[in-house]
Amino acid sequence: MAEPRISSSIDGKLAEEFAVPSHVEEVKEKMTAFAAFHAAAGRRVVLITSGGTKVPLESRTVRFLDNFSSGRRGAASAEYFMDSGYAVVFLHRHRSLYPYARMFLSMNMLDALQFRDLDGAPGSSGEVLVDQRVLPNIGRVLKRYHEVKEGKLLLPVEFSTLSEYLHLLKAAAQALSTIGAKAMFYLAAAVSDFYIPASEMPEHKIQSSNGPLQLSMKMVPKILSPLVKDWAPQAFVTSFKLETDASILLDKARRALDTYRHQAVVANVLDSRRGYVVVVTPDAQAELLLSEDDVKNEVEIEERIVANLTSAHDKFVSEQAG
Ligand code: 9Z3
Repeated sequence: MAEPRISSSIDGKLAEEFAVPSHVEEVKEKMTAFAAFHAAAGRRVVLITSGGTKVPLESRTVRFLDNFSSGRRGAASAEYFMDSGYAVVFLHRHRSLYPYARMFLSMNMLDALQFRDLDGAPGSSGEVLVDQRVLPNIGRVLKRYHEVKEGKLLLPVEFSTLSEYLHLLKAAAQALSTIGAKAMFYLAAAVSDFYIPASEMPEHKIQSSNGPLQLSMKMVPKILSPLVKDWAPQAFVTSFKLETDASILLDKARRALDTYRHQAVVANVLDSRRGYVVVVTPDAQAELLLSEDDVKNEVEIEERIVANLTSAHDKFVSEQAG
């Protein structure tokens, strides 16, 4: 009997063990139309995943396991991709950092607003002014935000749980596969390796009166495999590899490339991720490092990562065409 293909067994597992979000078909249609619209205008499209996945421990969820990710890498990268002429599908964790808005989250918005009472009448809505000393660069950022909005360059899609992430990523991959090599995947989300299948999950809140909790979790199927082989076989795919032990990082990144045969792995260590990453490709390894001057000038490493990958994508597209 023929061996079942790994990727098709992942499709089956996805359908059986991970609840399908009710809006997945509607979102897939939107993403397909978005890709077609931008490809027709000569634009490339990148699907960015961003933020951490949540894995529930109970069906009526009180408790869950979370993966660490602020969403900054994904949100900042989205801005640089749009500056480089790409349209962006931004598949992100609900309430994680969002392009442009991310720059103003460290302050209380109310401190930047001043109220002027125009007529003194009780209940008057008066006039609200923005203090640009409290919100530096707000004018420049707002202008770009509205250009992006008018150009319909950004399509936000939200997930919270691992199940939502997996099904929406599959839908996105199939939607973007319609534009072939013009699509890029930039998988920066921090995705759980472990989960509890729906069939083994207790319905109600786990009771502490039953004593210490012992969890047994299954391995999450390696979604990169069907993405690269079946769902979007012509696209340019970049995954991220996160470790806390720098000594195993590059080896793991290279192994991921060998296993999935995609185009690039961005390798980073949790503590140094803002200033140093290595972009590993089948035949090269590029170290991207911010200098002290870069940091002083508020250069972000995402600008360098995006520059590196967009030029690799250029090459990839011309090789496919030629
Ligand atoms: C990353 O490595 C991202 O760079 C970070 C960004 C999550 C570290 P922030 O959102 O951080 O700016 O706070 N993402 C991938 C993490 C991941 O789960 N990778 C898996 C692995 O390393 C599978 S691809 O095994």
